[in-house]
Amino acid sequence: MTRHTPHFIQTHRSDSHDEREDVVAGLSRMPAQASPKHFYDRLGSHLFDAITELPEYYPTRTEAAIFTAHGQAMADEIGHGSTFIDLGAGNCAKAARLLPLLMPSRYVAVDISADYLRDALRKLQGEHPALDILGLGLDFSRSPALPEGVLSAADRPVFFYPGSSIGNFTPAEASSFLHGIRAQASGGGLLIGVDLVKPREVLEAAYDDALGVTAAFNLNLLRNLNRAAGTDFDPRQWRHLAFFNQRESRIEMHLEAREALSVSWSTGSRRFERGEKLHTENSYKYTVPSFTHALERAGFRSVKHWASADGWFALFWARA
Ligand code: AVI
Repeated sequence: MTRHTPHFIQTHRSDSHDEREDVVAGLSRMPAQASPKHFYDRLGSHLFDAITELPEYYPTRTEAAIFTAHGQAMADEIGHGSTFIDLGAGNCAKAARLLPLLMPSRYVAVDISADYLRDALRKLQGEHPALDILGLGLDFSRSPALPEGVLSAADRPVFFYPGSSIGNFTPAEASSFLHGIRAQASGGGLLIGVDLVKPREVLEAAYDDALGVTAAFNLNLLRNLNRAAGTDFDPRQWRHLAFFNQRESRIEMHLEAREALSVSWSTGSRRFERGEKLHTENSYKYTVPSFTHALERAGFRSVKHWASADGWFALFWARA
């Protein structure tokens, strides 16, 4: 048996000047906006992990239950010997559960957080010594294009995008993301987790839990903006807000000013009136027909899905 060691390519280096400009541009808008990518420093990643353990946050455990019930059926559809490309792999836990069923010939794990990924891949390689593993430290949120040379004609690419992360894109961004994946997945396909529309009370509780973990996750973004852009936000002056916008079919998260205040940075400042909001995240909820349609519009075919018994979450498999 050939014993492999994980290879690693790091392409993402954030440019701190561009980052500052982006933050300031968002703060200067009416209403103010910040990119949800600023949730995820080390503390933010831990807070997100804690969210996934909350009784109110159903997506993670519902998706896991679908894998348990239907993992074998998914593997039967997908087939063995693929190149399995895990987008936003994180600690690689979701893929690790599927590897014994899918038996891919290569595993390509992609994540913006390169150090976290490197550690996870070392551990995974220990458990799968014969698997050819490649780690890619890159930010694929703007474009899902893999660096040239990662895929060859010998690969049958199967992209994996679980956790309903697609919900954090606008419909236009989701559409270009799906087109981008389809263009690279010839002969393979996409396995993707999608959160579905459900009663408002269930949705709103999932994003405004009783312990206030999601509130802390949202407020932590202010500390990250201070670090990234030199702003002087005081989280104590802000309140977490989450509600379902039915017309747009999305949960919106905002931070609302508890009092009139002003935020400064090296080249300017912005005043917020009491009750004025900073929009921090959208989490779109689909229906089975609306997401099937989105996949088909992006050029995928033979779309299949496995939904949870309560109809709250679904995994879709679409051939490219
Ligand atoms: C990462 N993403 C799919 C989560 C979601 O449900 O939209 C982020 C999140 N925001 C608040 N809670 C969880």
